[in-house]
Amino acid sequence: MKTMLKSFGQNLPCPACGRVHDLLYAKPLTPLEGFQFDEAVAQVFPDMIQRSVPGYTTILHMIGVFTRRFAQAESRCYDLGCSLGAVTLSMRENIEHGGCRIVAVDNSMAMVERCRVMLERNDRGVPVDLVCSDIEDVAIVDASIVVLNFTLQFIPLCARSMLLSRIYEGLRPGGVLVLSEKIRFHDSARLSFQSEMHHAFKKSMGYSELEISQKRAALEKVLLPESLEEHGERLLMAGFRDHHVWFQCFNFVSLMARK
Ligand code: GEK
Repeated sequence: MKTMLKSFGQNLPCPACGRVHDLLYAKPLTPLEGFQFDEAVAQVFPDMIQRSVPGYTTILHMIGVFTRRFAQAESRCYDLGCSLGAVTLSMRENIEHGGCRIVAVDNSMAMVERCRVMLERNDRGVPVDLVCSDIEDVAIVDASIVVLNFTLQFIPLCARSMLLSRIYEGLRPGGVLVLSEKIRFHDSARLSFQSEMHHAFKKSMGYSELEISQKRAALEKVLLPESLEEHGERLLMAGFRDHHVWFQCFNFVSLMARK
């Protein structure tokens, strides 16, 4: 057990779960650079997102449930900002119709290279087009389900409406968008409660005060959260006939919008 913990702490995969422990912000960093989805982040990403986003596993599971319900025959299913392909894998497990393709897109080469390995390890028949590109440059065509799982928050604010309009246009009638985001609150009491609880969640997952504060500072100009109201208005403006919050834990939500 001692050896196992030691290896895990030295950025080697945990022999039990195969994950590399996230220690990226464990030591004081000067200067502290803006967060990037580079090789160092890609290496620890499964551990990082699991310990940072409350409900991440539940959301992945439910994306599988949505895929089973909403994926249409001969259509495309999009995973935009796919990182290491967790959403793609969940969708691929649950596509029951013939003739579907998954299009998985990320603009980080480090993520895409690792994602390719993950997908080859878990080959399940439904073809996946893995694309290294900015999602702003990817055509959305003949889609039945599009997933933005914690990706829109990294897109420049001025580009978000155009992206959602293109997603709406690319969806078939009856198609759906799953949009998961970290959100902000206009009301200061709600903001401080939800932020405090997210902080407590990260501590419960083993992050130190130093790790939490350095990561927060690194993300400050990179992850730009919006309120639920702002997301709702944009979805309506893009044309979606309705949207529902189907998941919320503290300042993390997931919405389903229908065409
Ligand atoms: C998951 N969905 O595991 N174009 C393409 N990719 C982008 C862009 C862009 N403009 N901006 C950021 N990304 C995944 C988690 S992580 C969320 C998504 C997080 C990519 C970026 O490279 C990263 O892989 C992903 O979006 C965001 O369910 O780390 O909080």
